[in-house]
Amino acid sequence: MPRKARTSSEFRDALLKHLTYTMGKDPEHAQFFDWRMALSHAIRDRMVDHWVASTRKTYEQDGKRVYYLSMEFLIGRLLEDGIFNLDMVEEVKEALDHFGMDMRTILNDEPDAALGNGGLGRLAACFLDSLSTIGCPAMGYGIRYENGLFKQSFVDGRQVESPETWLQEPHPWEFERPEVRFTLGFGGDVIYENGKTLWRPAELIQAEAFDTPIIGWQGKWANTLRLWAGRAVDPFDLGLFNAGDFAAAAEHEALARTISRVLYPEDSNEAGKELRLKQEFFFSAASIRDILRRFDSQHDDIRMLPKKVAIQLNDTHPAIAGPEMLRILHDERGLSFEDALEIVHGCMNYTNHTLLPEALERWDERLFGRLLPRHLQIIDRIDDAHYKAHPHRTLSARSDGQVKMGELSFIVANRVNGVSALHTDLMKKTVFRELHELHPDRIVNETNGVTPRRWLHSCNPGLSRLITDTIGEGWVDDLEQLERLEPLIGDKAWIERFETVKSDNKQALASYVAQTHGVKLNTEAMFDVQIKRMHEYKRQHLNILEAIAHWQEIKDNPNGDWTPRVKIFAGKAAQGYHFAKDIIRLINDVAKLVNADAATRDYLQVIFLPNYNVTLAERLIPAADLSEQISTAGKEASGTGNMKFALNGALTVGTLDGANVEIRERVGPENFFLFGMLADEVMQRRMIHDHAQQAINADPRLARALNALRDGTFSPEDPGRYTHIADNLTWSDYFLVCSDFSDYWRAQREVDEAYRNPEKWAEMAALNVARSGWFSSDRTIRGYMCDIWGAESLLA
Ligand code: F58
Repeated sequence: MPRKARTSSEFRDALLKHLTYTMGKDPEHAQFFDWRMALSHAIRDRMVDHWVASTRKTYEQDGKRVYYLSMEFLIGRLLEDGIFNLDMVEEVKEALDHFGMDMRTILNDEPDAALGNGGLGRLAACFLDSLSTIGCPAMGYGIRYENGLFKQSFVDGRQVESPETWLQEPHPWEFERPEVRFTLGFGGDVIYENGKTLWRPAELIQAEAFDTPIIGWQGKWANTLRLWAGRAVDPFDLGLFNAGDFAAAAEHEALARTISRVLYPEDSNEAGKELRLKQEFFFSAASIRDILRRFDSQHDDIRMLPKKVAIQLNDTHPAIAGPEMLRILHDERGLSFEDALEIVHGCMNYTNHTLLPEALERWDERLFGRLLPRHLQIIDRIDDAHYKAHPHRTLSARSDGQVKMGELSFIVANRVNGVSALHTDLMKKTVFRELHELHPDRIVNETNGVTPRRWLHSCNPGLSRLITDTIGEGWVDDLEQLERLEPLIGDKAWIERFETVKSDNKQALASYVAQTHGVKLNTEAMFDVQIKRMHEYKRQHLNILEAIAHWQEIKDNPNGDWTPRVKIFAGKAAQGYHFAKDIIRLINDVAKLVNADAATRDYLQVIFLPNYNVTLAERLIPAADLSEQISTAGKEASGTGNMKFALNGALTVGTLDGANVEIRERVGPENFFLFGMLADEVMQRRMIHDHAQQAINADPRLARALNALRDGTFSPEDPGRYTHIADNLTWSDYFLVCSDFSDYWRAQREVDEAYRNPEKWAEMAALNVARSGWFSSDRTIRGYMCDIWGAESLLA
């Protein structure tokens, strides 16, 4: 019997077995949910063998382990990812066919695990995939949020948030580990006893581990994502219950659970802030204990820790891990403070993801001291030690009544990294200028990357097939092999196949949009896509202003020879970020008017798709012609969406910001539509007090578009609705939308021109694919392993 046929019947049996014995269902009556669960369990079984083998090998080899601490892991759906990584697509399809089930329908039944906000969380998920693919012994540590990032819907064009409930159904990928629990504390006092300083917390809570196997490409290696859930130490007060106070009896449990209830709760009030800090300590402290416990199980000499353990802090959210580890080593295990600090310093590294001052974490020292009194003292000692070594400076983690998590992380870390060349350079010159002068070797750059398994192979099967037919399958875990496509780009037949893939992807997106939103997109038009969190620095308002000006110009001359475009937006605004929410509403209002305009709708359509998440990104990116990466230069640390688009054959219109700089260098300036001021020009421009008015006076198109915001064109029922946006752009415009508008307009007309030559466009797009291999997160992880962690692959 041929091998495939045998395995396929084996798999069919496995599926049926899980449907029957795990789900307790007869195939006759099973729902999609039952089939999805049965399939997930059958796939998970295949992962577990690899997982156990990898764990065993990690213990045997006793090499250095990497621990990636992150408040967020935006992992999305796992079933399809697992099937692709195990190379089981055909087998699964056959088995499901046999039972009359459609694979796509089953895959679409899975909720999207949105345990993150945006780029930072998605980067962590890509890193997990690459760590496993490379075979680096590693573990991700985070929080098992019961409710991930909120669901977004629109009511009259306005964003409305509702809770995300991915855990309402059982999550088949995780293994609960009731035996792995740590008791952690908050508040209380610091006492001095027999020459020792000890923390006696007032409030106790338990962290319970849930493990998810993370399988690498072709199942050669699997690591673990360990997420912590909050549990009460004493879940149920029988005394209170017997006394009839049922609510109070269950209160402990409810309070303990809130800690892992929601991702990044609103922190505009004191209670929200406190919860966030508690979440940070909760998962950092549990992870540190787990790391030390594992180390202790194999070693006696704690001084060996930096040789065996590398800890990566994904931004400052887990920064408290440093002081907590110091507390354990010094207070509990009796090492001298200096020795303990040296050990901690040898293990910890910190990645910075933003230069925006408002995004740098700082805690009021009173709140901090109330929750973590001993850690505040330890931070003072870290500052003292740093001052002793560098007495001429006064830089400290605690100053001006605040605990500054960026400074703390920098001082404690062995290596500090930025996430693109430009960002790293700016870190050295701005936020960390003085600390960098003291520690000139500490900052390194590791430009972000994305996993080609999810962001090409599985989300774009058409392009994946074309590439594999052309150069073989090696590119999936060696993405720079895409270079080998370049010679084909002059080949007419190949380019036609490439064009067909894109147009099929656009059709697929259009049918999805038609089905789910009832809007019919013109698939002949250029698909121009901006998808990311809503933020002023990302300048979705620049994009929509240009669309308004473009619409006005088409209306002036409806018989002109216009290049048709569909402008697609998606992205969530933070619940309390009112300006960003107003931009969403504006885009929706513009869409309403423009899409209904018979004179222009053949040339311009606008749509804002609700509830942007990993799954929607997987649909949109393969279908994009144009990628909008238009942040104010110096503000976007790197971007990773920009890489996904280029890899899937979209051309970029963008500023010289973040990793756009490196994308442009690699794909070639002739295959990238550049516009806008450079980072240092941005700083200069801000010195001009009336920069926005000057720009408006010099560009009648911009003035007219802003007037349309003021005169109620897009909100006739409420004409003043967008005046404040126009006012903000005219009188303040911190992100320089007006100053970059004219050049953006120019670049967009170049884009129009280029799109009118489909063959040339396809060549440029294909060159973007062929030259994007460097943006694999495998390359990024190899960089961390070599420059930061000193870790090695355990794959032979
Ligand atoms: C992002 N940061 C950067 N932060 O903005 C982006 O340029 C970069 O590519 C990406 O990190 C990965 O390095 C980011 O996503 C957050 O989501 C914060 C999380 C904590 C709350 C505030 C937002």
